[in-house]
Amino acid sequence: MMDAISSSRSVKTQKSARQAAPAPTSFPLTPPRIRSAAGMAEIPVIDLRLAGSAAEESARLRAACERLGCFRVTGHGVPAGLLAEMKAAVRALFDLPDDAKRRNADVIPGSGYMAPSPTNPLYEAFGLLDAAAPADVDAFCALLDAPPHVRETIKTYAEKMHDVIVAVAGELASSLGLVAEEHSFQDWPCQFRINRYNYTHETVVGSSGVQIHTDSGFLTVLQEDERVGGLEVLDPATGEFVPVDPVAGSFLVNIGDVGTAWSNGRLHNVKHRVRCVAPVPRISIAMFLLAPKDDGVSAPEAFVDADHPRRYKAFTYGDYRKLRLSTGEHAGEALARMAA
Ligand SMILES: O=C(O)CCC(=O)C(=O)O
Repeated sequence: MMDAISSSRSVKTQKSARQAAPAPTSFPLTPPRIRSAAGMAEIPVIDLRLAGSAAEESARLRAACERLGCFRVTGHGVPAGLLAEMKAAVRALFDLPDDAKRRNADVIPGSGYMAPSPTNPLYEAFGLLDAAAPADVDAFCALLDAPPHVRETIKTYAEKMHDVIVAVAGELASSLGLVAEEHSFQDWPCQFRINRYNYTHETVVGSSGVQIHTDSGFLTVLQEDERVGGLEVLDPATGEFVPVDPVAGSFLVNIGDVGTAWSNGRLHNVKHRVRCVAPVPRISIAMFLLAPKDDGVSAPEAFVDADHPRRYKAFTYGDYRKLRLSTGEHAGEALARMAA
């Protein structure tokens, strides 16, 4: 299991990844055309360019992850054109015949193609593990016989999104008081999940796209469907799901179960779900930063003291993922089984 998710990408420091980020980009994307009927959640917006230099922005980042477990990130430096090209590339993949899609087999349980199922009949997804490893990205494209321009797009996108996710995780760790030497996310394996919601004109608005879940890994960066919403997050303050509609030029970031365990319970693993808000197909692309390269999850000593005793025993991400699958506990409940 550990071998299967180990990254072969060459090591770059987080500092160099951040320095390599392109200058601030403007995002001429059109605003979403189809919005949720109910009021939108107030999702904090964090500018990645400021989070490393402005204490106030860093404190807002920490507060968002502790309270809600999600925020929007801007200032990420991924060109709008690449985001659009990636959407076009994955649309082409979803047009492949079923037998071709199934060549995207699991590397670890649940990491490959997911066909529509009785639980999520309107949902299908491709999976790519390790999205941080160029060789694995190549292998994914080769299995699906992706044409050269699609391969190029997916490779460039994977590299840029990896830089973003490593930078976001680094700023989050810094916001919790860790110094650079105490954290490095560069080698942590990443998974892509490329989601399509097969809504048609017959789909009833309000139908479930994806059931309530938390993400199993450390954190997720989500490129939403720029046209149509449908994602809802559970606000712990009210216990109610609130819609999160897309905002052009930003990504949504979610904290997952590993994030909660690694932070000794400080970061909130946000429950979320997707519902149909309009009977048109919807596509989103999630990049999950899963867990440390050696697969072991435990809170750094800096997060443990007499007032904050260790809340979770050390576990491996591979075992935790299997536990979620075998128990069917997909909404963070399995974490309670890891209590120290
Ligand atoms: O499609 C979305 O907006 C959310 C996708 C999601 O929750 C996931 O991939 O885990």
